[in-house]
Amino acid sequence: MQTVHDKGARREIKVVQRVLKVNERMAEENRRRFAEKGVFVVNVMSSPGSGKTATLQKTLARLMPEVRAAVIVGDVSTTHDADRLAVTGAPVVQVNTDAFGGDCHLAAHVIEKAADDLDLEAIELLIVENVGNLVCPAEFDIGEDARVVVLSVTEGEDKPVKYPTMFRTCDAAILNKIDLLPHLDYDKEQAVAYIRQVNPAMPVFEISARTGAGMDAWIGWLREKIKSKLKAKS
Ligand SMILES: Nc1nc2c(ncn2[C@@H]2O[C@H](COP(=O)(O)OP(=O)(O)OP(=O)(O)O)[C@@H](O)[C@H]2O)c(=O)[nH]1
Ligand SMILES: [Mg+2]
Repeated sequence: MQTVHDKGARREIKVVQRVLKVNERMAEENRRRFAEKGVFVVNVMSSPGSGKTATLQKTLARLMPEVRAAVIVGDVSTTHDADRLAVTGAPVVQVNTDAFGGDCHLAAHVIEKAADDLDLEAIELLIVENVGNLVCPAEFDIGEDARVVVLSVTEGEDKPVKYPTMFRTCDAAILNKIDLLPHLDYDKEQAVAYIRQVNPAMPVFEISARTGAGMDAWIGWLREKIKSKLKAKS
């Protein structure tokens, strides 16, 4: 139960609402800018360690060079993910949120600044690897065309119902690390049922970013999405 006890708490709620309103406006500006340049933007989110970077390494290896792609990657600290993703040959901009308070998400204005470091004319796909967190990134529109949540089989089946905003606002879910299933007591059908409970129409791609299993369906979905944006532009 949520009860507002004092003026301080009311003020805090108002401030949060104002931050989200400002973010919404900035996200719309980003969306206009990306549309003008014909860039499809996908926002990839998950809890820490679900395999966003590993999935994106495999995804970029499959799509490039026909699809010209770039990445913005958000972490509180380090350039580990940028280093891993740069190996694919894609231009990568690393954002460290430590520099502005250690935010647990990438906000629209951060994406706007990071995109300044990319040649948007030269790409048709911009992948954003958000900060590992199932709560905050779900609240912040960054001007993306599609939102994807990565969930791994080592996290337990119930994450979709525990963090419903993330799963409700995403267009697709990737169930990663299926190579580990033989070693776990993981009920995959239950996990998919929980996803469907929150978002009945959401496609779920079962993959292993380690072995590459199941990547075809995910890559096919992403290719279709990129194509439809390019078509809309021409
Ligand atoms: N067995 C197995 N391990 C995986 C798979 N995908 C990722 N991993 C491992 O899981 C760990 C975390 O993977 P990352 O790709 O760094 O996860 P992430 O979501 O990008 O993590 P953060 O950016 O820190 O939130 C690494 O040790 C990966 O090698 C997979 O499909 N199978
Ligand atoms: Mg990562």
